[in-house]
Amino acid sequence: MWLIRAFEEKVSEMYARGAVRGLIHLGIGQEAVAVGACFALEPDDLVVGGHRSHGHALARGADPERLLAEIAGRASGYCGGKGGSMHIAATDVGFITATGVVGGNVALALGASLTAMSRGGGQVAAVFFGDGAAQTGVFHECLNLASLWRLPLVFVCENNGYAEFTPLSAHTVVAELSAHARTYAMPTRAVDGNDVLAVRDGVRAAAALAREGAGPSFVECITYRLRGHYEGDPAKYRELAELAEWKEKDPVRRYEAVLAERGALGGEDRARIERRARDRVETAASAALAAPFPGPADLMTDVLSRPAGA
Ligand SMILES: Cc1ncc(C[n+]2csc(CCOP(=O)(O)OP(=O)(O)O)c2C)c(N)n1
Repeated sequence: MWLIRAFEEKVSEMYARGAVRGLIHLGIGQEAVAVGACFALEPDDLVVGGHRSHGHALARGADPERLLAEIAGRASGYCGGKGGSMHIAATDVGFITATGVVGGNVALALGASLTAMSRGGGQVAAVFFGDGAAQTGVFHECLNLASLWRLPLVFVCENNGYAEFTPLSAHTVVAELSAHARTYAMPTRAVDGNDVLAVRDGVRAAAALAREGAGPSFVECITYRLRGHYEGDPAKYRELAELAEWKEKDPVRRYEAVLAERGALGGEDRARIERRARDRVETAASAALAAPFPGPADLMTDVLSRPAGA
């Protein structure tokens, strides 16, 4: 969780000084969902993310340097610098893709779970998506098909209470998103998304069912993003008191407190872990920013269509 926190704070700093362009969505405050869920999955499982997925890729084990290079549009990035922040694919660690099409990523994961089922062998797919995505038509089609075909798919809903600038209460009357899964006869549970162990347990149980051939499950993780929707968003649509309340529930601090209570983490350990994460990110950033941008010769590579006559 510290690696993700340090990484995203670095991305924020790089964005502020123009070293990173485009739209950047940070998941600061949501690290426990990424880490808890990925901890419960196996290395060969197939994970799909969305527009706020730096943390998901890192939690799968993505290399911070290649990830930062991708976000900064460099040729050494995971997708040769052509994907950017919202379209990360770190296939070497089973983070098969992410997309900025809200809800569209759920359908990609459905396809991945169909592949997993046809391969046999207990592989599972998992998808991260938000409360906004849960209002799209494609999301409901995917719940239906996954349940009908008993696909090995874990729906990990990151309910952070907002879709862009719109609070949940203004975009749905269904306050409890797990209710959608019950409609489609799917096991479902809501967990404290700022408690890394609760997320791990929820996703572990869901993945176990999928591996046994019992079909998909839905895990709703109740969380909050501590930053705006995108970097630069003044976030005037929410009360400062609400933000302050959630800062108290910071998932990184909370797990540190749990470990300290068990006598497993002293003040020095805490500082060392944070420092190690920040050092690793600094090294990654220096290397990423020293790498070249893709050149004109890369324009027609990695595309499915070819110019006529080529
Ligand atoms: C199909 C589609 N419609 C609209 C958008 C614009 N958009 C980008 S993020 C977002 C909100 C997504 O909210 P949620 O799914 O809750 O995820 P969060 O941003 O909270 O992580 C929207 C509507 C989009 N990217 N794709």
